[in-house]
Amino acid sequence: MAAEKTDPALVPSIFAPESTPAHAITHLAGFVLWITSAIFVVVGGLLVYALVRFRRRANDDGTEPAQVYGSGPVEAAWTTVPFLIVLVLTLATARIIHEVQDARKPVGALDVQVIGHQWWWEIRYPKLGIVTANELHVPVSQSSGDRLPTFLDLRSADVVHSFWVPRLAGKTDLIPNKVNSMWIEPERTGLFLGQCAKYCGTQHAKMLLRVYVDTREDFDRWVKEQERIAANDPSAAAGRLVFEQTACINCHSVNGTVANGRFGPDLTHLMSRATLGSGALPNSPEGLRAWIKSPEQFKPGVLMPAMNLNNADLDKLVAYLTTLK
Ligand code: HEC
Ligand SMILES: [Cu+2]
Repeated sequence: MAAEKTDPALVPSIFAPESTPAHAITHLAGFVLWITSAIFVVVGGLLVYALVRFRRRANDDGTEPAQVYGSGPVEAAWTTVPFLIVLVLTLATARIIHEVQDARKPVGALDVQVIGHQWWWEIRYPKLGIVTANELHVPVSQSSGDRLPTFLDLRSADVVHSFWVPRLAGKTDLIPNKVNSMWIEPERTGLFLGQCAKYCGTQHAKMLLRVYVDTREDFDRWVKEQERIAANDPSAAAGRLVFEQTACINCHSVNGTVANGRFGPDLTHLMSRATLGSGALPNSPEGLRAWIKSPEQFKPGVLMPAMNLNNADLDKLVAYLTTLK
């Protein structure tokens, strides 16, 4: 993950859009910036001119200049021009909102549900029967002909969160008891980083998002792997027993076992993810062990308790979890 901090392709920049709605938003923002910059230059220029031209001089006689009141043409101009500017900005914005919000969903578009939790993302592919967390996989789209955008349904299990992957689209809030929707249509494969963009509690800053844009083949392969039920490796049976006899199963699901909790991330294919705790630490056997021993250490206030397992049980448990590929 150290390389992620330096790779420019991974910087979550609003100025480097790589997906259809993000382009539209960047164009609009650029247009608004040009117009407002022009206003700034004109107003600032006139101000500086007036300051210099009419500054106090040594030979001032101290009398007031002639007072002017009421000029029809001047008042008409400074009413009409700002009105027209605001009208243009409003129409341009309305056009982009319409283009993004009312875009027709092409047949075959991918449907994904994202559910915000304190402080992680539940990700479901209802038509494919896949459940995962924090790391969204989507196929790349071709702008000409064979389009394949992804439409996201956004919900919240607790408080307001906001889904934001700057290079792919604008922010959309996840609000309790309401379904919001948005879509992305990435133009190239690769990893895109995002985060929760609405303060949602103490660990809001560690509610990171990873969007993997895969080639069609890689995406299909990923789907096949995710659709399988959890591995049942006999060599990890002891660890599975620890897992199933501990409260882990009340909060976590592992498809094909008794674990069917939904309070925490689905662990069926835990090892297919690069990070733990929504980007709090890299996913590795050592990371898993440290996380389960003391999740607080990585996310103070986290809603997963430390389960106080002894070292032997912890080792067995980690051995089991690492089979969940
Ligand atoms: C009270 C509910 C609860 C219990 C009990 C619980 N967890 Fe969790 N667990 C969570 C929550 C919530 C998260 C997400 C934390 C976050 O990212 O903020 C989590 C995260 C995890 C993760 C990281 C998953 C990921 O993809 O980021 C692992 C692994 C995990 N738990 C394993 C366990 C194991 C093993 C046990 C039993 C020893 C256990 N949990 C018990 C609620 C629970
Ligand atoms: Cu959040």
